[in-house]
Amino acid sequence: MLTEINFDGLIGPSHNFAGLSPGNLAATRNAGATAFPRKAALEGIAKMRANLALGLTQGVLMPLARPDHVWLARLATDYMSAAPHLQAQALSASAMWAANAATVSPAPDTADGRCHLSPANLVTMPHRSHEWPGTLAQLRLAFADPAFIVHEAVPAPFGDEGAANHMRLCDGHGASGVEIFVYGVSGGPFPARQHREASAAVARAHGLDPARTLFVQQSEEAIAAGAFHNDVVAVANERVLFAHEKAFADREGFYAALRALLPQVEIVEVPEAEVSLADAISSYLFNAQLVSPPDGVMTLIAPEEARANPSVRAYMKGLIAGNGPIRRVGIVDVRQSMANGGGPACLRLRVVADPATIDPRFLVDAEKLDRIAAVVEAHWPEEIAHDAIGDPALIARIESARAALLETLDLVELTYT
Ligand code: SUG
Repeated sequence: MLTEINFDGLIGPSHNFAGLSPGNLAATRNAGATAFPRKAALEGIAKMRANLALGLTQGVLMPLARPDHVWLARLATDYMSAAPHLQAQALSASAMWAANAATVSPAPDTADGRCHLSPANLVTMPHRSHEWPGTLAQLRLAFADPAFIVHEAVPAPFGDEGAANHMRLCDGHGASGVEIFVYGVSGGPFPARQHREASAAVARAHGLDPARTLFVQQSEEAIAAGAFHNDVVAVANERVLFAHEKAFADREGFYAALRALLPQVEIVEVPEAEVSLADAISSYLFNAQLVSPPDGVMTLIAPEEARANPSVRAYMKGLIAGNGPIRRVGIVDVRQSMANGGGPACLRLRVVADPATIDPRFLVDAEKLDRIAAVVEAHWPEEIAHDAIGDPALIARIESARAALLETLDLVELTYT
């Protein structure tokens, strides 16, 4: 049976605030702050538990090997001799944001009836540009079954940031969908990370029907205001598109094209007058998991920051009081990830597949989450002050923490990736 599975990136032991992503306002604001990796990972695990409690199927992706010695060697250096900016780029725990791991086209959408995954090259930000080989290694393990095809990343210089710029609308997860690729052209002072050429390459590789695939430009205003990925201003689930009024360059044209392909689509658009773009971005209202639990009550799983913002809170109250398709709001606390610009939706990669076809080491239940939490409690550094990232003892701790996790989950073959 095809089901939507959320694969969360387990927040790695090297989680720190290095201010590495221009255009990501939270990450820039928190540059140099002390990070709390253990707390961060436990917050992520609590989010996974909340998904399980709703009856959703949950998966997990491992943190990557950090520091990335392979990458540093290609730069003809090693961690201890590298300049501080290279150390930070090599150490980043950014793979936690699994929405950037890959783009996924479920089997009902593809020409060969297999589920296609393409790891994102993330070339725009140096600290993320070396994630894809490790991600590819995991995807090849997790999705080794012939039900899947795992591609290589799109080559540079065409920037691809994965599912964060991809939405799928359909009648039900197992039905064939309309796939929407959102790309940026310019973002004022900030880079447009998703290039149309990369999206087009992914759509071709996945064997999508061009007649059921849309390429939509993200508004320059949204990127300039801090929406460095489309999933900061829009999210889709089944036949529902939930988006800010200012998310897209040509909203009328996009909505018309979408309605033509999927007449039953329900577009829930949030007007600027109710929630400003600035509030949407600082609260991450749209960086929510919009899910269909087995009880049939479509649920928006939003971060604490959304509840804390008065206009967003008022909007969410009205949303569930009305008779629209989103019937419930759940709140999760992922503040450590949020402080680096990663909300509930950034932390997960959605895959529609039969769970029986997935390597069970990448699926979790409550008992496995207890085991993972125990490893985190025992091994993850409690804090990382920014000026500590050159400390060899900290690096040894980070590496042994990941080794303990891989050992516990029987995934030691991932040690060097
Ligand atoms: O790529 N932050 C990530 C956040 C990614 C959020 N993902 C989605 N919207 N899907 C980024 O900007 C900050 C790391 C630092 O500065 O230490 C960072 O990489």
